[in-house]
Amino acid sequence: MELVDRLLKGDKRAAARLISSVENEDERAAEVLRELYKYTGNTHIIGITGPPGVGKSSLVDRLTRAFRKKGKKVGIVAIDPTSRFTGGAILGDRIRMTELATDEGVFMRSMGTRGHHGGIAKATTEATMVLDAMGMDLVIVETVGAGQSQSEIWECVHTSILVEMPGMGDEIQALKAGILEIGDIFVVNKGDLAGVDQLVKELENVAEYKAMEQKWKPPVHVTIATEDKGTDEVVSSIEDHLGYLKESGEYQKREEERTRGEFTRIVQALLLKKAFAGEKSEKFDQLLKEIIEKKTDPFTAAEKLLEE
Ligand SMILES: Nc1nc2c(ncn2[C@@H]2O[C@H](COP(=O)(O)OP(=O)(O)OP(=O)(O)O)[C@@H](O)[C@H]2O)c(=O)[nH]1
Ligand SMILES: [Mg+2]
Repeated sequence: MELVDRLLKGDKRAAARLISSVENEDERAAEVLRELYKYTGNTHIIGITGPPGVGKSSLVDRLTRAFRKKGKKVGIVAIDPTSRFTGGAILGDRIRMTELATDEGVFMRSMGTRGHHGGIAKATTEATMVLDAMGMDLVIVETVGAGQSQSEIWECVHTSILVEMPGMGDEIQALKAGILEIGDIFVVNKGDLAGVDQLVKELENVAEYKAMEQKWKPPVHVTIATEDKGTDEVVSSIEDHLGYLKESGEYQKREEERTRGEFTRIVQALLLKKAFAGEKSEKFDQLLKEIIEKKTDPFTAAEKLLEE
């Protein structure tokens, strides 16, 4: 397949086209992904999350430049990257405006959160596969939010980075409840603002707590993304974490988890698609009517829909 050949050579336009077909759930996309799968598994997948406006995109931009200096190729997937509330710039715009746009070793893609059978995690997984197959050494996935709602995303990455900023008050309380299981690296960005020490202390407590359950103790870094301060320390921790994963055997375990998640999501999406395909969609409507009229219940109806 011509598109596949081009992609395997690292052609960014082929990658863009492929990810679009993935997003549109184009038949051809599935076919291409089948072809590509055997070329995946060589990339270090990094997730970056945190509340709106903390500086995730600014940090991704800095990290990307730092990795480029080391000769690494970087793919970026930004999910729902703008917040109407923070006025955070679209990562794509930021990158388009810089020399990274014409850099053959950088590929950036934004993805919406809606309209995917099987959810954003499935679309992310598939976009990551494309970037992996095209030869990116690292893929960075940016998502908004911290906590359990995003936990699906955590199954998709090897290294997760939680970004916070000082002066968020109650935020840290809400955070503690949700993030204990995520975050291999903690970053306090906007280190130029007041309240850094307090937040660092809180996160170090969380890190201590996590270190009781696992061998990896999440480092806590302070950065000022707008001034490129602290970037190299974060880069070092990312590399250290990959080293830790590989030495401890944790890498293999995460790969298995990732693959399990991947497979599960693909099965779910396929079932969903089948549930709505062709005459099923009529049957769906008919069953829906019966449920509304209390002639049947949704549990029985769901089984009926998926029979045969
Ligand atoms: N003072 C200060 N401002 C920063 C720093 N890093 C980023 N900003 C600013 O914070 C705002 C939001 O930055 P983004 O990088 O877009 O933040 P984000 O977390 O990606 O935002 P969303 O994707 O909308 O959630 C921008 O105006 C940045 O210039 C920093 O270290 N210090
Ligand atoms: Mg952003």
